[in-house]
Amino acid sequence: MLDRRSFLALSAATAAAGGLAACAKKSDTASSGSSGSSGGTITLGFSQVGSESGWRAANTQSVKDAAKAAGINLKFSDAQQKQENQISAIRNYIAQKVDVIAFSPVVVTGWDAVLKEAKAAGIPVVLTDRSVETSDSSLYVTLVGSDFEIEGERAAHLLEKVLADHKGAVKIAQLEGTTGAAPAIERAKGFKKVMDASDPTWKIVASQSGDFTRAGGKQVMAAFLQAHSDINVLFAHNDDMAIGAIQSIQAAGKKPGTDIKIVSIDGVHDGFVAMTKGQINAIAECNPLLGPQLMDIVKTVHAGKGSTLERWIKTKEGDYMAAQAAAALPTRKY
Ligand code: GYE
Repeated sequence: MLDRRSFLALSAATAAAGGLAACAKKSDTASSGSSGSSGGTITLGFSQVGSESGWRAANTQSVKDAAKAAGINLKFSDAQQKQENQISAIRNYIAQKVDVIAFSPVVVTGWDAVLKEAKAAGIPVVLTDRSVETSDSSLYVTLVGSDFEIEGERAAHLLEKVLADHKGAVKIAQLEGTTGAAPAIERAKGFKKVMDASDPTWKIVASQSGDFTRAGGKQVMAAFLQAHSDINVLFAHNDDMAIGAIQSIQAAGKKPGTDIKIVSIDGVHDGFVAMTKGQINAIAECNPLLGPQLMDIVKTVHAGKGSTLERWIKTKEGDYMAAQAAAALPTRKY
């Protein structure tokens, strides 16, 4: 695996190469496959998961801004968290003969057929944010995104800090992300791994999907509180579900961050605001600003140099306790 500095150096070099290729005639970039774009501009078809969270809004903005800055012609579609919409968006991009397809797969399974269609059409595919499960590694060039299992582990370590002075049983409610999505599967796995190893008194007493949305978090947390009045910790797979859950915790007459300790993942603006109010105790950051890296990758792939890229280009992120939130808030970029 390249370290970040080497990757950045490689990106700079390949971005320059991509820039040259973009100015060259189409026949000079034959290894990138067929192309519907003209005038040397790279056309990128991007299928976004949806608009489910603050993270997603920041990610979409980053992709659009970076495409503009890189002079890449972006075709963008929002799949509203539905796999069938993503599959038809990808089929449309194939029919339009875009140069490169990128997408953030809503769930991990069920992509082989459409990815084979892209391969047969000679259109390279780049995954962003979320991974897929496939037996054929030639179906995509690379994945740019976070290590969600590590994020789950980081969230559990943050909870250890939050509970440093806590005595007695730890009854955890878990709000899971979209069922079958890589971040939901892997964050749960990483959290449980640390939990099982570190403290036998921690128990997950309720766990269900809130689909990464505020409405989902609010609704599922209300049901959790009815069934388990003794919950004293919430682990939410993203900030938006934690923010929704805070409303249900207050409606149940409890104080979020105090009666029920809350740890979540993402680090969006509203998550930081909730930390400054002491309602969320800690957040493991997940960086959505993938646009610039994605555009470098697209240029590299279009220049026929996709094989020089790592299979998984990971993002860098930090951990925050509530006490750090007020100082960090003004410099947050999303
Ligand atoms: O954490 C969540 C979003 O895939 C990392 O999706 C992403 C997750 C993010 O809806 O807020």
